[in-house]
Amino acid sequence: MPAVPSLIERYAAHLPVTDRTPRLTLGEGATPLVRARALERETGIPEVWLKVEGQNPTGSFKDRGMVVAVAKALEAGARMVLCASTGNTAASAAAYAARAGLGCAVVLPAGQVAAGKLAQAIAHGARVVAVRGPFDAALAVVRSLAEQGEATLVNSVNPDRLEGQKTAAYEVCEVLGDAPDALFIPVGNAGNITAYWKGFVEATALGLARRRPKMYGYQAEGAAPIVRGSPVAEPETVATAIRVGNPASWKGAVAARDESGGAIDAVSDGEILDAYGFVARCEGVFCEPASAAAIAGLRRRARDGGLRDLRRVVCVLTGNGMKDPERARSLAGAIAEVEATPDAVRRALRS
Ligand code: AN7
Repeated sequence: MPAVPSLIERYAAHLPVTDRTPRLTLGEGATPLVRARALERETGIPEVWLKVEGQNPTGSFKDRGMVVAVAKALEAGARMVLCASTGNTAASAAAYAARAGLGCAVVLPAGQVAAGKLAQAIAHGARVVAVRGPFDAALAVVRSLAEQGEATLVNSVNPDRLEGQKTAAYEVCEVLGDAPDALFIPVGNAGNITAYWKGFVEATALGLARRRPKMYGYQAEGAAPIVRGSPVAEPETVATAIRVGNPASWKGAVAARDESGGAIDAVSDGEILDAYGFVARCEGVFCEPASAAAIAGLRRRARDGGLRDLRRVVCVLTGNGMKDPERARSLAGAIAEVEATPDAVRRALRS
C-alpha cells in the first residue's frame, strides 16, 4: 500500500466508482499547494498559492481524471482507449493504459505537441497518429471513431474525466480549510475549469468549504474562442497545450464564470512567457507555458486593480515545465563551453 491512498480510494464516496472498479493508481493527486511570496509582493494580495499539478505521475493534472476514466473503461471490459490531445492527455492516457494492460491510441495536431509529451506517449507504447489541423480536428476524428465502437474515448467529453479532476478542488479546500476567494486557471478545452467549479460547489455542500471562489479562466489571445464568443478556426499560441479553437466544455466554463462572478479573459503570448520565466526564477516552480497563462492573468488583473478585495487566491499550475524543454531552452542564449579549470569557469560565470 502506498503511504497516501490512491485518488480513487481517497475520494471513492464522491466518484462514480463501485467496489468492482479496479483501484488503478500511479500515485496521482495529493499535489503540493505552495505559497508564492514573490507573487504576493508583486500583486499585493496577502496570500497567493500555487497548486502544483505538474507533480502528478505523468507531469500534469490530466492524471486525476485519467485514472478514473481508465479504471471505469477497465471495469466495463474495454480493450482499448482513445483520445485526441495537445499532448498531456495523450501522455496520461498512454501511461494509465499501460498500467491497466489496455491498448491506447492518440491523435495529435501535427507539429504542435511539446517534445516531452510526445516522448511519454511513445515510451508508454501508445499508437500515435498526427493529423493536419488543430486539436479540434483531432477531437472530431476520435469522437467519430469512438461512436463507431473502435475504443473508449478518454477525452474530457467522457464524464469520468471531469469527476476525477474535480478532486483537485477538494484538495485545495482540505489544505486551506476553506475555498480561496479566487481561483486562476488556464482554459483550453475547458474541462478543468468546469471540473474545479463542480468540485468547489460540492465542497461547500459537503462542509469542506464555506465559500465558493470567483473563477478566473485564461485563454491565449490567439486561441480565445470563449472570450471572443465564437470558435477560432486556426488557433495560434506558444502555449500549445491550450491551442484550442472550439472547446468541448465551453458551456461548463461559461457557467463556472457566471455562477462564481468571475471572468474568462485572454493573455498574450508575451505575457504568458514573461509569467513562465517569473515563476520559475522567483518561486522555484517550473510550469509549462499553458500553465503560466493563469499567472499572467493574475498579474494583469492585479495591475489593473481588479483584485483589491481578495485576500487569498490559488493559481493552478497544470503541467510540468520539463514537458517542453525546447521552450525552456529559449529562455537563455548560448551556454559557454570552456577549459575544465577553476579560472576558466570563474571567468565564464562572471561574463
Ligand atoms: C498544461 O492534453 O487539452 O481547459 O489534450 O495540458 O481542461 O483543456 C490539455 C490541456 C491547461 C487546459 N494546461 O485544460 C490535452 C489538453 C495544460 C494542459 C490545459 C491543458 P482544459
